[in-house]
Amino acid sequence: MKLVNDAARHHNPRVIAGTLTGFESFRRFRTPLLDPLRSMLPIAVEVEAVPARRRTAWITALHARGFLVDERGAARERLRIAGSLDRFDRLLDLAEPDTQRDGFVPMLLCLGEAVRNHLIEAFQVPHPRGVLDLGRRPLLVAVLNLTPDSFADGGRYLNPERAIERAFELQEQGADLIDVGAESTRPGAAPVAAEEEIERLHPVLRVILPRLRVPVSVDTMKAEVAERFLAMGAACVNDVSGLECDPRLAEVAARHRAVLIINHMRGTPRSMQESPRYDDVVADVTRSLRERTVRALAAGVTRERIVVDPGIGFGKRLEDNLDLLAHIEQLRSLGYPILIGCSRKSFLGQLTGRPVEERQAATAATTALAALRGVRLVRVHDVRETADLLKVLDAIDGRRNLE
Ligand code: HH2
Repeated sequence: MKLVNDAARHHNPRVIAGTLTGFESFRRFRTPLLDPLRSMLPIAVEVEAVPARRRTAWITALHARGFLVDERGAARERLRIAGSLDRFDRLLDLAEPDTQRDGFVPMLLCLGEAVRNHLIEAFQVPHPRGVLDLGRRPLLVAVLNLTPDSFADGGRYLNPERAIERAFELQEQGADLIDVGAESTRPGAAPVAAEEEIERLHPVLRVILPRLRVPVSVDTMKAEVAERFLAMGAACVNDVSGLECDPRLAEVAARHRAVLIINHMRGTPRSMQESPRYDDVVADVTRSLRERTVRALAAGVTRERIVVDPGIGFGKRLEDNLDLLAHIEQLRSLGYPILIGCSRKSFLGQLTGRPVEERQAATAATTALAALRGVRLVRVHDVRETADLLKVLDAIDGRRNLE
């Protein structure tokens, strides 16, 4: 008996179109020839809070339509539904008269929307001074803190002249957006009054807002501070409290047609690290961000101006931060561009044993991972290094479309 396959000597078979489990890589194929393959891609979606009295009927209906269904959670209240992309695309055709009752159709609508959102590749985010083009390469959001106590750059840019110089330097290094803050949100930080925040920001923003080429974001939780600097030309408000601290903030952002970054945080910076606990951190953060985006929309912020952020380090343990990063692509089902800020944060110190000023490589690992998983904005202190990282990733990634 011949043990060696003769063909193996002559041929070098390669799987060139990814594997069926490699859904992310499959999505990149755009040629008409390969497009039909997309319809075969397996995809899994989880539906939360399925009422017990409807569960059996829904599972039967989904099975009959060719989906695999798993029950999850202590009370089996979550359904994990798997099928081909093609099936999810045609979900509503599958809603036949026998399933019109029981909330089945609204559930299908939700499912279809989540899948469609997940597949969004690019966003155009309008702001008062132009448009943020969030395509293949993530945008680089540079951190500039005018505080005495920020964990990474506290005290360095308290002098307005140094801060102004730094803003231009960040622009030259490749920042796409400069996020200027005057209140530290590091765990345990003391709150700063609105007047004090304005006093720190004003001498710097007054100079840079009319002169910078790139747009500026104001990192504040207060409507009064946002109002003041949006009126002077800032393009974006970055609210780390995710509309928890000052409910008027969304309305102010809406009136100025500004971009609103909604960050997830539990509690306040002072209290957030006091024994945080989540049942399922990815599901909890996604649910909470969804609620906050609904609040923003109700206040008049338009859909295309919202950015969401899971709030790495904001009321999260090491394992929560890692879980969020490991499953970051799940947030894509919300349908908004995702921003992450891992730069030099303490969980990277926990993992590497390095002090704040030596966490650039650890930060770079999170940036690369995020970029490859569809995160559209990365907030960092080390702009020059991150710009290089993104350039190289983009060049390599671009080759994948040439196969
Ligand atoms: N992290 C910090 C501050 N603002 N905003 C968003 N959207 N996401 C983040 O992860 C985020 C943020 C904390 O970093 P830093 O500004 O360097 O420190 P401090 O809060 O001490 O000023």
